[in-house]
Amino acid sequence: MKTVYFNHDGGVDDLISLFLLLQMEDVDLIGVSAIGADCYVEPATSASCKIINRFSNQKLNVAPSNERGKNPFPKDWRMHAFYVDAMPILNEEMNIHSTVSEKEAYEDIIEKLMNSKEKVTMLFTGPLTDLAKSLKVEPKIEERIERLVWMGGTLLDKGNVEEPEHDGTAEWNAFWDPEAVKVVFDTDIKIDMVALESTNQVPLTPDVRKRWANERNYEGVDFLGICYALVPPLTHFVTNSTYFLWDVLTTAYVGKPELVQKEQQKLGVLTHGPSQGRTFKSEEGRNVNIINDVNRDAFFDYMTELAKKI
Ligand code: AGV
Ligand code: CA
Repeated sequence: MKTVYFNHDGGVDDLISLFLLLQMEDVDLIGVSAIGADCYVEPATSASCKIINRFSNQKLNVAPSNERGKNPFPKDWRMHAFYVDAMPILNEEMNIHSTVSEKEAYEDIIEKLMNSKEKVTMLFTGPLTDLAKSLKVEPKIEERIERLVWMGGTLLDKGNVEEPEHDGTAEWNAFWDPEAVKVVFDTDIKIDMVALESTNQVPLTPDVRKRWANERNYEGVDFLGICYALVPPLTHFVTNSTYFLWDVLTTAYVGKPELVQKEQQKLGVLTHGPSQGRTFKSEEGRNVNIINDVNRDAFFDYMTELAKKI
């Protein structure tokens, strides 16, 4: 059994990650919080509560973050959380056992970590801002963390940021708050970084959609298909809006580590200038496990099987 805390930023793949995490039998999910990075925080928190109420029996209040990053996400992407929150499947009459927490995300992280008997795997599928804030407020949490599993960063020359005044070498979660990455890199926490090297191998393609369409008699698979109908697939070539299963791969790795390959490297992060958010190899850097390869078919099978449990 793995004890897991989940902090996300309300994108389509963040919310699907929450849904799938709730179906994993060997995961004990002890906390959920949401940050308004690639989303607006209210619909992200609200949709998270609804997913927990709809797809699990667990009482798990969701803590919203008040933190703000340095480089905002495009508004079009941030709107997705509103669309998921409005879906009929999440708005039927249902038994409400989980609601919005009174605590802010960083307070919830500190409380859950300090009260956990087991060391906790911290799953982050957005920027590291709330983790950095928690570590500053209560440094003792560091020794309660088993490891951090983070969707973010890349060593590729081409990241996925296409913004004025940036050279395109960073990944978005690192770019939104580069200082937070630096704060976390400066600790001794073990880090598994699910980098663009591996997530680039799992684009949302029309054949994946077709598969979910054909199995939509399963309520959970229908939910996947409807959520992913909000975002464009990869048909001919990759564009700035092409959707990958970034966070879902990261979450699947927590449930089934053998889906991926990794290599250890010493890394640093740039916090200023046109490459800010870039993670790079450096002799003075800290050790990070970089998840750089994935068994694509086994990954899609695993996530679809989890969705069928509903
Ligand atoms: O950089 C990937 C991160 C993931 O955590 N997010 C989306 C995932 O939730 C930012 C992002 C990059 N490209 C995007 C993103 C796109 N085309 N649409 C929405 N979000
Ligand atoms: Ca995300």
